[in-house]
Amino acid sequence: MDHKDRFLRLSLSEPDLAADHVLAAYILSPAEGHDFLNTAAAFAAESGRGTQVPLAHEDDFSRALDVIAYQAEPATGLIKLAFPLALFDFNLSDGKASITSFLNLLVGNTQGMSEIDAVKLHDFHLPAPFLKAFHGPATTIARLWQHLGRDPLSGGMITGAILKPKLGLRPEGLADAAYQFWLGGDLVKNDQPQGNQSFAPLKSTLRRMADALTRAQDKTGEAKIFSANITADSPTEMDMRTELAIRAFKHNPDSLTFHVDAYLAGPMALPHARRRLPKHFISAHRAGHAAITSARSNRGYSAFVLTKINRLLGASGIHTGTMGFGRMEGDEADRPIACMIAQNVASGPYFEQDWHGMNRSAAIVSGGINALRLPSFLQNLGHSNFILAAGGGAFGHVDGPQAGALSLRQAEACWLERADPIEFAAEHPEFARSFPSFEADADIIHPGWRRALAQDSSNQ
Ligand code: CAP
Repeated sequence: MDHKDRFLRLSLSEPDLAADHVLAAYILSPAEGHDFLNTAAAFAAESGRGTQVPLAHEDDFSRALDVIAYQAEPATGLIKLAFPLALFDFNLSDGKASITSFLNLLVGNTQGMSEIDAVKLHDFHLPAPFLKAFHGPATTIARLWQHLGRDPLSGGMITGAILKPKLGLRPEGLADAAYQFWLGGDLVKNDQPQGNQSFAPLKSTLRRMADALTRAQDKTGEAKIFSANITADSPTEMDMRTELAIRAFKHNPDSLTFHVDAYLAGPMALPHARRRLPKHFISAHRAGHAAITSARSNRGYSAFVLTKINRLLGASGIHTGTMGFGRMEGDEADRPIACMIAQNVASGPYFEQDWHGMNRSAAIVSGGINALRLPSFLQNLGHSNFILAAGGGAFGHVDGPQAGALSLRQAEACWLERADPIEFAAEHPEFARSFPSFEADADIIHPGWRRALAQDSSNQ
């Protein structure tokens, strides 16, 4: 069977295909001894037909559903495939597009083809009818800003923290850490493995957490938010955890949001939560994603693709990384990942995606961010309309979680005022104390800080 004749059609035009195909851009390198164009054609054949052998019973209808490689550049390794929409599976229950079918076609068995050394999905484009067959987020960050009494169009950074240590605290300890943080901040989020451990049973933890939130609201006169982890290994278990959280927060329902470990729990978890919670704010965590999305990996799919999928599946908030300003992998060029989820027409590495009014997702920024690192992160991003979920950066402050929360709020203010951090520290004690809290960062970002801050305090 000559794959090139049938599956490689470089004369087809992308704009013509875009209306009724899913388009996908890969970087592919053939295994040794395999020609690039032949491999591209075999990859397309395998993507649609699931086999490369001739099939006597194929008819004109099935041939019209071929996946076609319409671009193939040996010099760069770029291959673009067009998947006819009819190939995709739709749910019996609600007619929505199935993410498992989508992933199966775009990054299924083709990942293991022996004639391919490496192939990674970097971008995809969905036409309007298919995009609208995904739920998208039920609600947006505007709901959280409204709850916090802020401008619903541009309410600024939601100062949040991920509870640390991630495991080991009993219910009282978790609730107390959250309370302390809420005295200075807005949102507390379960760390992703926090569930129903023997030393912190979920029911008791949630009850104490809800009580801590009420006390923090009473004390500060401000609304607070909790993000409950409902990740589990079955939909039934997720529903039970969801129910428990709803019951525990029955006096403060608008303070409750949810989060799902959307990568490790598998692609079914987020759509399940979105169906179960059609009005709530759900966040997508992505622990483990680097196993396939890392820039050092040349298989799987990129962080851009994962993030785009999470918006489609209904995450109102999505972990988008720190673009090299935190402690996880990433660099400044990751900025389009955070921009793409918050725009209606967004440029990706290979395609421009019109989201046709689908609700926007907010970036959740986490991973090594503290008050000292925040201003440069904000400078690269260009705005502060996101949810901060610092862990060590909040709970690692030498004066405790409340001071940690205040230091992060002050760091945003420092950037908004375009102030010099050292001068700003003179007027903002919690921010100033983030220097000794995160000494190693202070030495790199502000060498000479010890002398400058000592002078400031002697001048007072
Ligand atoms: C952050 C964190 C977050 C990751 C998420 C952690 O803790 O709780 O899960 O950073 O990364 O365990 O690493 P710190 P990303 O704030 O103490 O670093 O947002 O890139 O998916």
